[in-house]
Amino acid sequence: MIDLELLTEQVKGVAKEAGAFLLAERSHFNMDAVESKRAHDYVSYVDKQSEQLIVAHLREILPSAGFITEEGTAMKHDEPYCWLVDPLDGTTNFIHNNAPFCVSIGLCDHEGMLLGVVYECTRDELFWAHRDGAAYLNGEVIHVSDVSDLDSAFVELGFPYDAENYGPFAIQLVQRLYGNVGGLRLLGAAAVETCYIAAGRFDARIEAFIGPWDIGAGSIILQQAGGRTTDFDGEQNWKDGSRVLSTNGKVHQQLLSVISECRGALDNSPV
Ligand code: LIP
Repeated sequence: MIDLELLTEQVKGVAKEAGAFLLAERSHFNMDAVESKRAHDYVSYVDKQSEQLIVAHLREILPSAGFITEEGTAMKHDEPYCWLVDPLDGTTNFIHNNAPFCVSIGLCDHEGMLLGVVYECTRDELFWAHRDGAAYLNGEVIHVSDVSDLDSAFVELGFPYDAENYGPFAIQLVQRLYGNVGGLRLLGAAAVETCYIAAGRFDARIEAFIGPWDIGAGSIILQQAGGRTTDFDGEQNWKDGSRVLSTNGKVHQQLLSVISECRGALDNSPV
């Protein structure tokens, strides 16, 4: 039986060390180091070296765990536990010296998420939670907002790299929401944006075509703060990042209705 409290404390240290690496590299980062994995999907040595640092520590902390990592440093097989690692979430923000960008480390077993740690480097904000406890920001317990009226909701949108398949849906979503919610924001880092809902700074987030590493850690932090994550049908098929609605729980059903009005454009996409 693993000790979730001890593991979470250890992972917090790993996230902070990786975050310090990101900030150090940001201080002298050169755009010449940027590569493209596909159109507008950027990566650099910073993502890769951060992931190598994180994986090396996690292997020591829990040798019986596999990995799902954004940059493919390590893999999963049939281990009882699995780490979900985004070594630099908000890469495009990072390479342009923008915020937010963060480290995201989650752990799951065959039943679901066990713990999550997200460190947003530019504001020195460490979010964490495990399945048996509260959600925290820098040591303070956090809770989702009480906003229950969509017209007042502050909503984050994510625009994935696959503009061709996501674009028609994204445009319909903006047309349906813009002017009908409290505000719309596009911050470019799913992991920490999910934590912002947990902290009551936002009330909902909508995105598709992201990775399990983008959403794993944030989803349990949000859950332990009283929030909810589903796919676009209100079901639990979101863990691969393909369709993800994250909310404070109180505007969830209203946003599922909005998504269902727009999703024809998405359901016709081949992904
Ligand atoms: C990013 C996500 C963001 C999404 C971007 C990208 P990355 O992750 O956090 O929500 O809109 O397309 O996937 O690539 O910075 O780790």
